[in-house]
Amino acid sequence: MDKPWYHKTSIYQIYPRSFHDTNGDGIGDLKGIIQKLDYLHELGFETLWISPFFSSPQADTGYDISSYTDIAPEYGNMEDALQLIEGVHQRGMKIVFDMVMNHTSDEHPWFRESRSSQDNPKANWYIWQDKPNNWQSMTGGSGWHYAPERNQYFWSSFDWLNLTINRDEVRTPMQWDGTGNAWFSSSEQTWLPVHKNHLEINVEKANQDESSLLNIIRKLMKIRKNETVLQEGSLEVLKNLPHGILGYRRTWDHTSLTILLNFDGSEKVVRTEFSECIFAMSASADLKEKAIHMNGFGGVILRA
Ligand SMILES: [Ca+2]
Repeated sequence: MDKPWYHKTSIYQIYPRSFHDTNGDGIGDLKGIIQKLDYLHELGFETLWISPFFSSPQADTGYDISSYTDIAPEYGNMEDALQLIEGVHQRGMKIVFDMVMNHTSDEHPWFRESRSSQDNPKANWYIWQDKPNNWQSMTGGSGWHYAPERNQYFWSSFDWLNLTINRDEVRTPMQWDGTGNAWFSSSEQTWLPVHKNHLEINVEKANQDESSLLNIIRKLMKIRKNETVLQEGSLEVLKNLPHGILGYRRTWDHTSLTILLNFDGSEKVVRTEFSECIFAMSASADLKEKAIHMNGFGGVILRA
């Protein structure tokens, strides 16, 4: 069975605003992604997933889109986008744009029209009610907002993030090295502050450390590329494992690999049949005893 590419590809997601700034305005941009394409390709990923970089008032940091066919100027222009696509394809990779088309910014022309009156042609393109109910937005608080033009309330699942940005160790700028602004930007003022742990935690340091998560990912990507079973195989979740262990078996064309992951902080022992351990992280496999010893948060890939 040949699955479509998007069922079996490996994906690296990029939040453009935090990835790499090339013009010194403190905001990551499309040219920044282009500059890092060799790095991304060398990591072994096959597809890049780019979080929204379309026109937006940036109330929800780019997910509130005012035009799906324009690019927010702080990220670049159409020429940059075309260069990015070309650069990705030149390296034999694929690119996916994150199009969140089930919602728009309140500045999108469709919403402006919908909001203008109860009998305009797009009146029902959004969710409107005469009175708010108890629905909460994903970001907390009521998701209903009053619009005097219609004397009605409209629904917003992802509410305006005019909350105080504190928005956020997940989206802080990428830490490329231990210099001033982690080599993310030449600007003193980055859109979110660079985390102070960039002196210790950064790509340059992780590259030099064999046991870093970055190098573990590199190894896993190589194994994945060489083992069709990890791309095409069926998946069976294993039962009766010690508490805290997630285990599953991938099978394809007479090949079978078992993956065991310790989500617990304490050491665990799993007894199972296997012929070879092809990957171990904080774990060891005893073929004679048919036993896998896993330290806290360790993992293994075993050949049947
Ligand atoms: Ca920039």
